[in-house]
Amino acid sequence: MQTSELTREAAAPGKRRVFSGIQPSGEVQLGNYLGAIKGWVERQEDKTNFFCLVDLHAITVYQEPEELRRQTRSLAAILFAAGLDPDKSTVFIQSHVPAHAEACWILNCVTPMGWLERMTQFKDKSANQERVSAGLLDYPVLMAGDILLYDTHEVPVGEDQRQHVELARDIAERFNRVYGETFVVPEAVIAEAGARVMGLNDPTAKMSKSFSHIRGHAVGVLDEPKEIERSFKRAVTDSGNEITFSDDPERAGVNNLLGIYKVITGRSSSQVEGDFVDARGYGDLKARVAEVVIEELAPIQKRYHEIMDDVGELDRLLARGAEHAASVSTPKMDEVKEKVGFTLPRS
Ligand code: ATP
Ligand code: LTN
Repeated sequence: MQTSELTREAAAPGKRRVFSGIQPSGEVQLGNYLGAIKGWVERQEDKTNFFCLVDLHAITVYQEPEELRRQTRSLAAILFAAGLDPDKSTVFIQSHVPAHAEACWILNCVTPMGWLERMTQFKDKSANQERVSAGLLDYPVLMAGDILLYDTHEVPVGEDQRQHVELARDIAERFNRVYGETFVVPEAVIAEAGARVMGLNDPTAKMSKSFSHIRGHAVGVLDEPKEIERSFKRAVTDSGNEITFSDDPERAGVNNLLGIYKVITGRSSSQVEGDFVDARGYGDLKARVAEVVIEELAPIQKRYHEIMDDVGELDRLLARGAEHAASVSTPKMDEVKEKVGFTLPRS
């Protein structure tokens, strides 16, 4: 498809525009898949979709350079293997499109520091760290730029990103007030099931890529079946034997396992509880949850390896994605520059 045609398509009236991002900052874990990627794949029809591998965000905490490069490619392969279709979704790497860093700078200048210091993710990630980069504080402004550059309506994310999307809304509204109507004010789309998958070793903390190296914490999307079984077998539960959904923090482990089963099978809460009335204790529950997870991930893993066998094609898809993303965000950036009073270079 020609770029101009793609640009028109992106601006198609009536089509909802979707933008989301994921960091190439570690091995993709089950929470990323269930809270974000699975929903992106299922909802990609009839919308204009942009999915961004946010490497600029990833380096807000140090990443070993070779590992970052490897993980970026691997993440792209996982996204395509999970079912993102390059003809329906623009998948691209953030640093390939300079408008993202540029938007961040301009939006920085309308964002009060206090808004950033209040972000819970910043407080969590900076706690107990000797040195905190300015990038970590600025992280949500870069994210706001990502979203606003594409006139995004919907931002499908896990629960942990709700506050950042709210901030993007506040920044858009403030910019529009100061410089005139420029940005669409986006909305977070957070699925009820899967929005917060908890760590298997500690069901009170969200499963996170950055803790993938901690034994028993996460299930990797690329983990072997045996490893997945082992991770679930070790999952922390309680000393009871009741297999029902519950808000009781004491029973968070069982609740998490049932939640994982629910989002994968697409069954209702009462159907899920019904599925386990005959279960012989938590051991049985863990084995059955592991089984549905293994089944869900098997075809993705198979496609992943096929894609990684031809990285040339993968790189071509990413280049095509970046070209399309730039064809939408560069004119938007020009509009922003114009609004704030910059002179545009003559072409
Ligand atoms: P990091 O540990 O590096 O912060 P992360 O595992 O939190 O990484 P991100 O790349 O920050 O992953 O997030 C990608 C998407 O996955 C986001 O939409 C985020 O909300 C979602 N997500 C991350 N962890 C979970 C989880 N445990 N449950 C549900 N969704 C999640
Ligand atoms: N901060 C997000 C990743 C991200 C993102 C975005 C998500 C960066 N830019 C734009 C949605 C829209 C996270 O998942 N940790």
